[in-house]
Formats: sequence, structure tokens, C-alpha cells
Amino acid sequence: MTSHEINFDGLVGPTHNYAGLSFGNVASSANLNAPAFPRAAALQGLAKMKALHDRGFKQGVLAPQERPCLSSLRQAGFTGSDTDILAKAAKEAPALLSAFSSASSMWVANAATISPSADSADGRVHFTPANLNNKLHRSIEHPVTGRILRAMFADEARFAHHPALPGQMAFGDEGAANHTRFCPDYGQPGVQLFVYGQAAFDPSRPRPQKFPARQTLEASQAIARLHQLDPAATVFAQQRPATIDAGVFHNDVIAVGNGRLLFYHQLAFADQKVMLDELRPKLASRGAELVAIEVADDEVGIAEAVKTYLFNSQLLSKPDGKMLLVVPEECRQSAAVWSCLQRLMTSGGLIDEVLVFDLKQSMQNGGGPACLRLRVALTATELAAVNPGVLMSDTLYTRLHDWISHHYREELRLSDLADPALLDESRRALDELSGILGLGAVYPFQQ
Ligand code: SUG
Repeated sequence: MTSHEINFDGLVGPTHNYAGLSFGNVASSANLNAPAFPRAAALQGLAKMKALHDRGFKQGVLAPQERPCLSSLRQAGFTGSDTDILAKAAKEAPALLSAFSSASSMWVANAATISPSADSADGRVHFTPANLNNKLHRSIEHPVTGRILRAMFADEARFAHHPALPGQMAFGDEGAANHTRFCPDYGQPGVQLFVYGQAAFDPSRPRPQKFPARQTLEASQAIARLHQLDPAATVFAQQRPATIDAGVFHNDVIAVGNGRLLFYHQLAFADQKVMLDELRPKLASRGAELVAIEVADDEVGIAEAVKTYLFNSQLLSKPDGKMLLVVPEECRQSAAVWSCLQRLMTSGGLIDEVLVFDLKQSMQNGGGPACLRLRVALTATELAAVNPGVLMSDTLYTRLHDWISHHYREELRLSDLADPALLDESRRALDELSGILGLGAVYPFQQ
């Protein structure tokens, strides 16, 4: 049976801004207070979706969330009308207002971990929204993420939805950004690699000293159990702590995999030999030979990898068996990265094409091409059961382009977040969007 990988990209929400909310993510900290351009941001993301759709890759859309999140502000003790709440929060707790106004749900690689039916004992596709509990602004995403995913993948006979793990540090979960599936073919059983920053219950293991390790081993193990994965086809590996301290807050900032290929930096893992020695035979028992492309630190240093997001690329399988690497424009601006890419493309290996996108608005908050997409491998029957409203088409592209152009502000600064008109505009936009995508009432303001 034919199976496909579908990339669901997060639509950038109307409140896209730079609030410096993500300690450990160097771009987020560096761009605090920079003016943001929400309309350009959303159009940049949409252009990537359309270009990949035009190339014949299966592409979907994941809706953004309602921000500012009034229910979170109410939970924090603010009372009165929506306008009162925004005014009080702006005056008394501006940090809370910016946290609860972030458009961070755009980085849907953190929305959930997804395991395809071929790997799960019950033969269903499993979804667990990430609790994202390391960052206040992201910890409020999962309830609505879960609702949106259920509206997209509604058929319970085929799709199993789990709630997010408890929002406790030992269960820190950042979703697919720390999860990679390898397989001979999307529809055949594969091997799932879970990469964690720290083992919460094992203080003897090295940990980063400067920045937080967002993903725990305990969370990854819980997801593997929930998704009914075969331990013989599951690998857990630790990120190198000093690499987290250099700004690699998710594994997808330093490694990417697809099919039987792993493309990664020499300093990505605490011990890549141990990881590869486990991954290789496990994948071989699934019928595929691992191809590991390691980039040496003296070819591209970690700082350069973080600046350019070379590894936050999308690896897409082409019909001829080769792969396309989707990278951000920042890769072209770096002599070291660009020559590394030229070397790769001409080496006769699996990657034979590079496609470059301008995603600067997202990149300035630490989100590259891979952060903006959530991968779901589906059989043809499962794909037929997906809500058709969220699948990219020429018509949907035109509608979304018009919708963004109509509803989004050109420019946004932190001082605009208390503007009650911004809340109204966002709600109007999302109300219309839920209709366009056929999601039904997924937002709190629609309940
Ligand atoms: O969680 N940035 C996001 C970027 C997420 C990138 N995702 C992956 N690597 N998969 C984060 O750190 C910054 C928001 C701000 O500072 O305004 C932010 O949330």
C-alpha cells in the first residue's frame, strides 16, 4: 500500500512578535524588542508550503492559536472585561502579557510527537501533544493543539489521541523536534529515535550548565509506551550537554533524519558511536541500511550551525529515491555552510538538491524550516480520513494568501500587545480560518 509523509506547516499567527521568551534559544534572546512583521512572517511560511506543494510533496496546514490568551491571563488573576484585563496586564505584569501573546504555536515541530500506524502495536497513528512545560509561553499551547489535531485526524479507528504528559519538569516534552523516525519506506515498520537533553531521575549523568535541557528521557520513554512502540525498534540518545549550552535547545537544531538517512553535526550527541551502534542494527532488522552523514566541527562549527540552521532543514524524499534538503536563506549567506552543501550535493550521496527559503521572520525567533513543520506518515486510507480542509491545494493557497493579506498587521511591537483591537482582529481572523480549514469550533472564544 502506498504511504506518504505529509508535512503540516504551522501558519504564523497574527500576533507574531519578538519578546525574548526562550532562554537558551539565542535568536529569541538576541531579537527581544525587534519590530516584527506578522504579515510578512505568515506569507514567508505560506510560500514554503506552496512551493513544496507545487513540487509534488504532500503538504498540510496547522492552524495558529488564539493570542493574547485571555483565559491564561484570567488564570493569573486578572479580572474584568477583555479590554480591562489587557490594560491591567500591560501595566502590572507586561512579561505575562507578552508570554500569553506569543505566536509560538507556529513552530509545530513542537506541537506533538506522532508515531505512524506501521510502528504501533494497535495499528493506529498515535498523537501526543507536547506539554512544552519548560517555557511558560509554550506550556499553554497543548490543550488547543490537541483540539486542532483531533479536528484534523478525527477517525478514532485510525487515529489515537493522547493528552499531553503532566506538566512537570521530569516530563519535559518538546514533541517531534526531538524525535526522528527512520524506515525503509514510510508505510513499513521503522525505528524511532528519541533524543533527550537530560535524564530527570539520574543526576549522575552530565547536564548542560548554562541553558535548560528541555526534553527528558522520562518523557520520551512515556511517549514510546503510550504509542505502543516496539522496544526492539526504539532508540533513546542523549544530546551533548555542551551543545545545548551553545544554543542547541532542540535536537532538530543539530540533526535531521528521513528514510534511512541521518544528517547531523559531529557534536550533536553525547555519544554518537553508542547511538549509531544501536540504531544501525535496529534499522537493519527493519530492512534498511542506515546512511549517516556527519558534518565535522571544523567544517561547520556549532555556532555557525545555530546561526544558519543548516540542520534545521527538511529532508524530503523524491520519487527517484534521492532527497531534497530545504534550508533557510541564512545557509546561503554562510561561506562554510554553503560550501558544505555544495560538497554534499556533488558527492553522489542521497542528498542531491538544496532548496532555499527566506524565513527570516521565524528564524529571528529561532525557528527554521524544520521547526515550522510537523511530519505525519500515513497510508493512503489514513490520508483519505484526514480532514480535507487542511490539505494544501491551489485554492487553499489563494484563500490563505487573501486571508493573511486581509487580517494581518504589517508591523507589530511589544507595546501593541495590549491593544484591544489586536485581540479583536486575531479572533475575527481565526474565526474565519477555522471555517476555511473546516476545523469547527476549536478556539476558546468560539466555545
Ligand atoms: O520554543 N521560539 C521557539 C522556537 C522553536 C523552534 N522549534 C524547533 N527547534 N523545533 C522556542 O524557543 C521565541 C518566542 C519569543 O522569544 O518571542 C520562541 O518561542
